[in-house]
Amino acid sequence: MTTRTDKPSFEYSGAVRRSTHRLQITLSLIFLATLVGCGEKPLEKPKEKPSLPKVTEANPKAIASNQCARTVKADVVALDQLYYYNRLGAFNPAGLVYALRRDVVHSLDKSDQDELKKDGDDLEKLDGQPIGAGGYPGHVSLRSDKRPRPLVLRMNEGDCLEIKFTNLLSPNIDVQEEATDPETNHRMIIDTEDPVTRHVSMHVNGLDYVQSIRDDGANVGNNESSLVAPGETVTYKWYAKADTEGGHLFYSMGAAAGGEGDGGQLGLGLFGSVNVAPKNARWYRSQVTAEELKLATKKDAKGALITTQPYGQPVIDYDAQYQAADTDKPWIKTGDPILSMLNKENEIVYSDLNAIIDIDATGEPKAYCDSMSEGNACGKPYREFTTIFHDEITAVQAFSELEDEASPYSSVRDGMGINYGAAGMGAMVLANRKSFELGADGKRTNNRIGPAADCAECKLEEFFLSSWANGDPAMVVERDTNNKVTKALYPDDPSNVHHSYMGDPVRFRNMHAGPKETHVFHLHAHQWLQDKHDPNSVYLDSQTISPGAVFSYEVQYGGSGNRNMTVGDSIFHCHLYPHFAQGMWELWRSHDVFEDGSTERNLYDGEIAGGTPNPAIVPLPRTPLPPMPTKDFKGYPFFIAGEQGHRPPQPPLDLDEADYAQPSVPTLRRHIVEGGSSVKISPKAVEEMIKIAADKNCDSANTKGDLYTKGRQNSACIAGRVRAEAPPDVLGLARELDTANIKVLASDGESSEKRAIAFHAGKAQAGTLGESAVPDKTNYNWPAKGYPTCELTNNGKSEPICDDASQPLKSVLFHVNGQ
Ligand SMILES: [Cu+2]
Repeated sequence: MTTRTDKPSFEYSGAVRRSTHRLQITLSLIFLATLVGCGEKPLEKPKEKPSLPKVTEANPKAIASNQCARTVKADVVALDQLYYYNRLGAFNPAGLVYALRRDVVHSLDKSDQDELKKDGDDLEKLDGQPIGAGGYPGHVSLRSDKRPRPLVLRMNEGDCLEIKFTNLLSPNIDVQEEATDPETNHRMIIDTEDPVTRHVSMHVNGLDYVQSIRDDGANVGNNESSLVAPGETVTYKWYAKADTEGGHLFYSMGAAAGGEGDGGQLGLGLFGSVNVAPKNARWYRSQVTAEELKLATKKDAKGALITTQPYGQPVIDYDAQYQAADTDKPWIKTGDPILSMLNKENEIVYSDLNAIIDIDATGEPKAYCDSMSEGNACGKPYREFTTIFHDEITAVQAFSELEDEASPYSSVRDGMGINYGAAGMGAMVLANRKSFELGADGKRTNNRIGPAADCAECKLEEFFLSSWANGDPAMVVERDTNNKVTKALYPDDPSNVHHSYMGDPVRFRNMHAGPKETHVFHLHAHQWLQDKHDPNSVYLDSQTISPGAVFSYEVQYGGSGNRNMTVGDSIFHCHLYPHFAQGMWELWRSHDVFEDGSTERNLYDGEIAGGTPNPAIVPLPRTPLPPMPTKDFKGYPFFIAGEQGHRPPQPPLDLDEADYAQPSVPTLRRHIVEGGSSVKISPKAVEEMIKIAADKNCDSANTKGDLYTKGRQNSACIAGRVRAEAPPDVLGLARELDTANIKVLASDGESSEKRAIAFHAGKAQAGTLGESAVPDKTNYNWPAKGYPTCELTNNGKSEPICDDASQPLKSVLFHVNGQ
């Protein structure tokens, strides 16, 4: 499955080869220091290249600048940036990323100090500070609160995008990194598979060049090279003509091949997207911190936050600006927008994966929308989710077992990513299994790794995909000097979860950066049309996507939660199971109450006592607001009777109650396992498995007995067959639940679940949620119920419109399923 170059890969010494999880984490911290600070070369300040030649007859593809309806600007740099794929510690030691210049800070080590002092620069003052217009190639990093993510730039149809692009990669060739194992003092060398060239570019698919062929960002044939050397700056200018709405993959053509999966620089992270929105669209941040949401909330004369009456949601000013510079956040200047992704000078200041795209009839006119099929959300503001697949990822794995390509474990390593995140099954299962290892005295050692360390019942699929057991996928955490996890990082973008409120229109921008495999994007509980412009188009929930391909999925029939108004998590993943198991999956979380990002809304976590961040979700304008959470109804996922670090229970009303009525049937009732112990499969059990598999009647439908007996027999057959056909190592991951502390749950739901069921049936008690729901129909003529609420208008410039039962035109209802 993996293609490696013939260069030796991880040249660990024997001692390091047996390295533990803890060592990997410690090493990665060393890399953080060494990668950004390899200051053997003199520090060079970036210099501007001479301006690009004007459009000439010889460049027929280039368009005249005066075609640009507007010119949007972006100041972009390329830099070396280590990034983590998930909380268990897989990381890319040779990461190369694009970032907005304003998100990049100086990262200088002591050896740089003398040199800088000679120039009159003061290291102490520079380190960690924004690079401004400068920056020393190889001595910069992302600011500490900005999660490394593929860069997403936005423009509207008709716009030109002018990118000032500076290469701030280290001029040194980091083909190999050296590090010291702090426990053994052994030196180790890791092959980063970094391409030899340090020239990079931005090459985009599907946009027109404005200036000349040098907007190509490539070095092809007889064309003049438009690659950029470390320290140099060029300007690329691209135009989005009509009907280019959607994602447009860009990547570096400095090294187009080589390394893991033959991906060149793209394989190390140098890719991103230009998302083109309809004409005249405005773009706002979709997920922010609690503090940012408060800053963007309107205030009264006394400075108190203004909320809707009587429902209590904050009234957002979408175009709010920072009123003062912030010494803790030196990249913020007075007048910078808080939510708007563009500042007054039409410069892109936020490059988030997710966005609110506010459109109106000038962007998608009524006649255009009327030509589409039933169930579309054309012309309405929408949430945009950018999901960039990338495979054959360069990753130092969290556990050495996953590195060994001869081992079956390596097929479940962190190998396939989305947006620089991966949630592979192998590390999660190994962390759990290692946590239950027994010492020489036969007792459980105190070896706790990860959030599911106490989960004796954690077996395979039903646990590796569960946020109850593992926390949200691809979360990145901070560790103290004892390697103890202290908190989840990046509260506005903590994990591979995209957030929306039920009923929000959603458009996915899904693309595959490559370099190698073809994948199948598959989304649960929601569908879209293959061609939204064709009323007779095919209804899809899966899309095959090859390297370089881009698709938009405009979710049909009500967007978030879809036709059934489903609350909670809908997984999307590559439908090829080996890729899924190697980490290529994310969650789309549809919320049923307002999320303000406060710590009271933190998600439960099996490892971090205070929980993990639940971002503030900015509501869409002109869209009914979800209710505020109450003490009795905290909203998803808090009403579920699960426990952090453990498998969640079956849903209420999911099991056949008829079975319960017969005491003779030994069926386990709805439950969770709160604790217990697990053991490795004994040699005796293995013998038994082989015997069962050898029985030719094993899989026959003739098994006698009740459901329980049949089920037991069938699973023994499957286990036996797998044992017989797979290498013996496979059993290394198998565990038997030995003892279990069971908490039986009410089949029809615990009290919090019953309240949620009542809420979604539109039967919440008056008083707990303001008012009861009223019978209504969705925009798609589907029976539903709606809770009276408000919606924010005109980007918050005027007062919210709230429900007024006496005026039919002012009926503002937050819809729930109502059944
Ligand atoms: Cu795949």
